Amino acid sequence: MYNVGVNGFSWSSTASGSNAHYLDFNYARIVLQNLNNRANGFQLRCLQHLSTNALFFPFFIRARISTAPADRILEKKSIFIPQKQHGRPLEPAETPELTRIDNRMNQTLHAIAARFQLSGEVQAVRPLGEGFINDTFIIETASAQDPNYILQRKNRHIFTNVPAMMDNIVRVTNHLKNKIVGRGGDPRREALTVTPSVDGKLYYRDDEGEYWAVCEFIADTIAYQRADTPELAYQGGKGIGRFQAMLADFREPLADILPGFHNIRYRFEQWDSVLAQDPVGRKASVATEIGWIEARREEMLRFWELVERGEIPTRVTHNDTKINNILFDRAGNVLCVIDLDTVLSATCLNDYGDAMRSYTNTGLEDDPKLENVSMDIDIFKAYTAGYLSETHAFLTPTEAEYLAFSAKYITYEQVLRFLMDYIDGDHYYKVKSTDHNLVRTRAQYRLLESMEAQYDEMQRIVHEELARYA
Ligand code: ADP
Ligand code: GN1
Ligand code: MG
Repeated sequence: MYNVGVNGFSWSSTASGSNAHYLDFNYARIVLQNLNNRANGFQLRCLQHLSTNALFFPFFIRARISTAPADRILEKKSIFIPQKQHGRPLEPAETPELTRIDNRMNQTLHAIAARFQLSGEVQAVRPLGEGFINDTFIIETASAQDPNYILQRKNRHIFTNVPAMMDNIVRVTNHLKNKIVGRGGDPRREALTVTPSVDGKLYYRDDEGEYWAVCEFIADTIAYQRADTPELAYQGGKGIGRFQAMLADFREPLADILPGFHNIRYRFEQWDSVLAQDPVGRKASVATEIGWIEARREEMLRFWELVERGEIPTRVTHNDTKINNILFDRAGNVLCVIDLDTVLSATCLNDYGDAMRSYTNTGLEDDPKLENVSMDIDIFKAYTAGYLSETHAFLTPTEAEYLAFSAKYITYEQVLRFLMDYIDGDHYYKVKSTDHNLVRTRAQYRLLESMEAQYDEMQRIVHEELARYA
């Protein structure tokens, strides 16, 4: 292994040093970056990037970079493997083989899969996804008649009541499925289907106290990492808007499994406490960044008071509306909103704001090159149009008035959360380097500045789109 770089990019080579090309190391897999320049196939072990923060038990990654024809790599059930897609799905011919895992880990995962009511025989369990919080695997079954499954180890340090979380998810998905059936849709493709454990629970708790949950894998779908085109952003807005609209008449109680999740007053309590403790002595080195937070504290609290006073209502919301939490079909239409761990009663502005934070960024969430980062106003406009096409009928005037502000609010909150985790010694988010949370902080702050600079235009666009329904 040569030249281990920042952000998980590494230069690799065969033993002879020829056929070098780039690999992108993620937490659970290795992805070829230069697909036109493949080596003939080799194996490697990577221990360096698997910090305890990244995965809680140590296993090594073995990657076989294959020159096999795509049809040998692709699976029987036409799995679109979600990769770092930039607006367009990878064509099957470019899809790299999924990362393999070692035998011990493999046995553990098979044993856990056996604790769930799966139909069909398990053929393989492999890592999937790039989430910062949970660890995600796909369970592949032997027969094309049986579905594949998503297996997740839920992060019990963050989700301290997994049974209540799973109960929330099932209540919400049952409601969604009824609506989907009512309008002639396919409830198993347009909503998540949770698979219970063999003893009838919605999760399995292993001997180490880790919580696992399973849902059906929705085949033939695409999870984008970026919304590069206004068309995709429009669809994403429609997807989240429809999700909220279908839940607008949901009346069952939801457990508050993440108290204060997007509540800035609560975040300031955490912030003040972390700053007072300065547990790893990083505070002095980030005085400038702390100033960014403090300069906007009052402005953010003023908005939150509207929620506290009930002037902005509480609804069923997703609370993590990044584009990779939506599955699209091959035609680019929204199929299903996934990753429902954070479903809560909260303001729907959180969902709109978080989507704007992730969709409109012209750079990466953790872009080390700040000049890449800005808010793309065309993406903002397209998402807003899609979102309002589904939500205009139920949004109150105050909610509508604060849509643009919510983009700043959630982006600001994310700056605070990344910086707070950095000062706290990186306990919350998985990190790939010691300064990863700081890099994220600076990139998100650059995005916030860009939103502030374009705020008048954002407001104008929201009003223009709303006027279509006046
Ligand atoms: P995390 O909480 O780590 O973000 P997610 O639930 O979003 O985990 O899953 C990670 C990725 O796995 C998603 O972005 C998507 O690509 C894929 N995925 C998750 N659930 C499903 C599903 N039911 N069907 C198909 N793909 C899925
Ligand atoms: C986390 O699980 P993931 O990666 O989709 C986080 C979100 C943050 C996001 C930042 C439960 O989401 O709140 O906005 O990272 N989820 C939780 O990318 O904290
Ligand atoms: Mg996710």
